[in-house]
Amino acid sequence: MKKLFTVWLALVLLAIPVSVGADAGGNDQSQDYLIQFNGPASKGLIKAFGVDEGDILHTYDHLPVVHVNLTENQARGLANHPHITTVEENAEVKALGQTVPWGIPHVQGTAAQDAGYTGAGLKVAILDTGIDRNHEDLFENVKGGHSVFTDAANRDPFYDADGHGTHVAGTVAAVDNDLGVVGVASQAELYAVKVLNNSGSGSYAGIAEGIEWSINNGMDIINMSLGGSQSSSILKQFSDLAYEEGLLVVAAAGNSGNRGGNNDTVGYPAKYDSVIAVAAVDQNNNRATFSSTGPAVEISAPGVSILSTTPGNNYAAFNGTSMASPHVAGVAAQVWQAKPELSNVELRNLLNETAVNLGRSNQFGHGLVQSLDAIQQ
Ligand SMILES: [Ca+2]
Ligand SMILES: [Ca+2]
Repeated sequence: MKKLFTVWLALVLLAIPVSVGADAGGNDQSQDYLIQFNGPASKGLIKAFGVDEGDILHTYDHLPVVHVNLTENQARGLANHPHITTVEENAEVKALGQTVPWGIPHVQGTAAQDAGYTGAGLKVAILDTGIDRNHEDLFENVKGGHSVFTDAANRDPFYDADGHGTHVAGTVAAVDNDLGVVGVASQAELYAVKVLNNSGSGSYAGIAEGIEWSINNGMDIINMSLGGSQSSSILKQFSDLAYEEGLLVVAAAGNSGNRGGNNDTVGYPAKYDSVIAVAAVDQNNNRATFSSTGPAVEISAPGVSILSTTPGNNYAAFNGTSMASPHVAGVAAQVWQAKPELSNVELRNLLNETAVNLGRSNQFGHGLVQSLDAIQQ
């Protein structure tokens, strides 16, 4: 013990002149460091190197580590001290980084973003269970909304207890930043139109009201990751009206497909001529077995293991044509930004013409939607 103490003092005495010399040389800019002792942390040892009490920022409880402002020479001196195992600069910590879900490059969303097309200025109505507007990866893009419900639990379009709408919104336009995921059209404006309640259920009357709200509020694109098996002449008329008013109307084809893929199972509103019916594929461009089939299938997009935003700053991977439809809505926003002169009908034709043919049209429609190819056509 005595011997160790002597060594320690000797080193301190040796170190101090170095430190002073450095000060005289002008290299006295301090920076914060984390230093770890091989025994109990000692403020006295640190001060012996000429460090002021005020520069000792924090002493940790569970490890003999001290957060401290040091000059470079103080740091060097402490690093050479036998009671100190580590001296490291306090590095800036960044968020864990952003994951790009596989579907985004698969539809050339990433390539189109790199070319400058992020859907900026395009308004996309998400007719769904609402959008958690406080989500860290969405709030910059959520610009408004409306709920068709009047009861206390469901009247807030920015409250999404189900999570479906928040997930769909993230695929269209999660923000391109250092966290979470990124959407296809990372700067498109999202509007939360809550037509499905917190249990994920709604009615054709509510969807019709959501479509009417979208027309009245200047939306460019409507995404409906929803559907039913029963036709409704009122819903058809509202869908047709939106299309006639110049909106692009995109919907999930439905999840009523089977392994054979021969049935006619596309749901409503996707089945209407005025609405683009989107089928789901996996990473290998195989049709998801659940993806509805039939002559109304118009185009395909990723819909298996789709990572996106869920309420409460969470993220999750879901399957469904509900996940495919927002890929098409996002691509449409990118292409429309690039070609604002196109009508909705022209845009729709362009997306269909530039899709990659995947085979049977009853299963894949025109094939896999491609953003950059449409932009460059
Ligand atoms: Ca992000
Ligand atoms: Ca259709």
